[in-house]
Amino acid sequence: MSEGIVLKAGRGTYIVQTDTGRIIPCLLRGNLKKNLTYPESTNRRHRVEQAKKRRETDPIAVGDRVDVTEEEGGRGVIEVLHPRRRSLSRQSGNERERQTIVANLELAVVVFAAREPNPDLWKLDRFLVLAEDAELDLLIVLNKADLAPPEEIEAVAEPYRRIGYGVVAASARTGIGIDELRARLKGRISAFCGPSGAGKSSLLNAVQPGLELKTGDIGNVTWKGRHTTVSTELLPLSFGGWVADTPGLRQVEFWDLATEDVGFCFPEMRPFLGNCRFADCRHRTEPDCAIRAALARGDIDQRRYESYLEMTK
Ligand SMILES: Nc1nc2c(ncn2[C@@H]2O[C@H](COP(=O)(O)OP(=O)(O)OP(=O)(O)O)[C@@H](O)[C@H]2O)c(=O)[nH]1
Ligand SMILES: [Zn+2]
Repeated sequence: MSEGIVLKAGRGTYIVQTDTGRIIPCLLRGNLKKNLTYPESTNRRHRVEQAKKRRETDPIAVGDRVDVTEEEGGRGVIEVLHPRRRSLSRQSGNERERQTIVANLELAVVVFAAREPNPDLWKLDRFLVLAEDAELDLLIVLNKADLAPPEEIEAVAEPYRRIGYGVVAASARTGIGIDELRARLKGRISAFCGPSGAGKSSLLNAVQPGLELKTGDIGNVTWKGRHTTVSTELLPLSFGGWVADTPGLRQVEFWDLATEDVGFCFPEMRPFLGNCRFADCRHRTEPDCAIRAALARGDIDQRRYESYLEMTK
């Protein structure tokens, strides 16, 4: 038996990459298969039963760790599904089912251009908040570093570094920062997101030539991936690690986070939350607000605070 990771999943067939680097098409062993149901089931009664059981539409997701036995003809059978450390999931069409988009996704790489176009920091903050809400680790990449002087990039990066975020200045064109990016991607599952034109595809191609992201007009989605039906695929990196190509997650535009949760998605606010006089403080004009006190002391950046206000309007 060998251990591996699921790169692709669909209709009872899975592509597994073993830890020794072999790529094997696999089926499921019967005892795992009994949980396998298809979301497109046309039988209404069957669909209702599925919904009642609240089970997942497929027991195995892209990113899952599995044990496989290899059979003749280069095929394999998935025998064991390892417990997930995390999972990014969405409600499927039937609102009581949850479907895992990517299991064990760890890192969101948020890509913005340093120039052309100039970074829209309000938009950047929104990406960060949504990734925080999904409990992902975060890396900010300021791409097109060849177009901006280092001081300008540093001025953008500094407030984010103070919060504790990693920021890499990179250029897909000149290769600046690409080694550092590789080091951050190594050994784990990452997803790239950011506005159109920031250079996500170019960066991935610089990280590993030939690594292709699917493109497509997916429309607006959330980190939870609602409104998208495009399936995810893991692209293996030659130096170890995977990039989750989840086209629907590449451009997060849709806003779908409860106002009271937004504060927790600003890491610099977390230490002060719960210290305001009013439990339901909105950190605007209320007296004895711990967030505004932190702002006055300079512990919270004014512009980030304004982003918070904007998101909780
Ligand atoms: N000067 C410069 N241009 C870059 C760099 N990286 C990407 N570009 C250019 O920026 C444009 C957008 O790059 P893409 O890689 O297509 O951007 P993307 O983020 O994948 O865009 P979408 O596929 O629309 O989401 C292209 O014209 C690239 O040639 C860079 O480091 N420096
Ligand atoms: Zn407050």
